[in-house]
Amino acid sequence: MQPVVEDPRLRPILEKVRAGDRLSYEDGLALYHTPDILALGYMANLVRERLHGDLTYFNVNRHINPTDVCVASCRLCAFGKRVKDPKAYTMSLDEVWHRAGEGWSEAVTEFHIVGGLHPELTLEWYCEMLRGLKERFPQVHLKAFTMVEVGYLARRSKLSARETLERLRDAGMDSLPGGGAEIFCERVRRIICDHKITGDEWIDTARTAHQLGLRSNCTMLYGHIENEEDRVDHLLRLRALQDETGGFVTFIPLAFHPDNTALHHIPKTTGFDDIKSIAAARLLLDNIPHIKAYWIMMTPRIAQIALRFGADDIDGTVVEEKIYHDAGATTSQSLRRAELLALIRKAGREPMERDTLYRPVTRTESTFTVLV
Ligand code: V47
Repeated sequence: MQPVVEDPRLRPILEKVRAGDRLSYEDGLALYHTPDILALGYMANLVRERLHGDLTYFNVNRHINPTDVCVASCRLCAFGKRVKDPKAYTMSLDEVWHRAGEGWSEAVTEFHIVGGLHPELTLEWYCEMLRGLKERFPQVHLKAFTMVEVGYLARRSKLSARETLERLRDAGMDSLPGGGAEIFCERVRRIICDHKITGDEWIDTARTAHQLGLRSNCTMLYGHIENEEDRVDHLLRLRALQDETGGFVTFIPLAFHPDNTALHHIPKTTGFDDIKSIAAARLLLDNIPHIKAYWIMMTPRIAQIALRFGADDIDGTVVEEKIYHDAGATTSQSLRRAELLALIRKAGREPMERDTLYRPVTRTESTFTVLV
């Protein structure tokens, strides 16, 4: 099929995509600047189908946020609370283990565990939390702690990032989620998340995790004060690390939700921005296998369309979500497995339940099996 490419800047990019050639920084800028979303979608879909055909992945997961107490006070965030805030919460270990069991009826295969930077919870507390989860739910993959949490725990424990990661891994952490990357550019970071680790430190921590054999995801937060140059720079830094380690499994573009944050004056992203971010990521990140349309953040409606604009994954059942809902998300907190199947099928794609590392999961009425 000969696609209609209205924007002449995209024609040489189409040739590269067809040939499987790597796109440059300038190509990346053209992808973000073009209004020709159909040509962008055509190209991203070409790559998506080359890699995955019609397959669209999802998982049965549950988010757990042990605490929202956070010393970082990032302007981008509505979730983190100060220790003395009467609305702040911190679960006991028993509460974490109990909460994990809620929603168990759907045989969760992954716990996605992230939280605030709590000034008193120790590395040993988190290790015990992991050991307790493994003891109670031995089959469940523990995708836990952003690079930012690892950096903070390392600093507080006076250990290196490597030693901290080793201790968490030995206690049961199986992989790491992609959060906390935001935008690597320091000019932007100083404004949206000035107390977090730097972009370089995020990359270094991910490198160390990958060197230890741990896989991780990666993200980019867009739609705040960053510009197109910052976005392309961010994606190319992820691509460079992936060339080095091969440790990233999935990239998730995250749209900024401004409600209840210090940046509430910033307008919300549009569906156009969200779809473009998926397509640009698929085209630039030629070495990261999966691009996720996170339905909690995009809404199930836009996530479904994203499955034809470069995304091959729609995330999971989630069950309980706080970070986006504190920042004004109007999506539901969870989708049932059957709803995810229907969303994917109605986009003309073939659903495949996966575990965190994309191994197929098959189910009988009462058990699930991960095919290794
Ligand atoms: O690290 C925080 C972002 C991230 C806001 O790895 C905000 O599979 C928008 O990383 N508006 C957490 N975004 C979510 C995350 C994630 C989600 C789904 C799957 C995976 C995965 C990872 O959300 C944070 C930060 O980058 N965030 N506040 C906000 N107001």
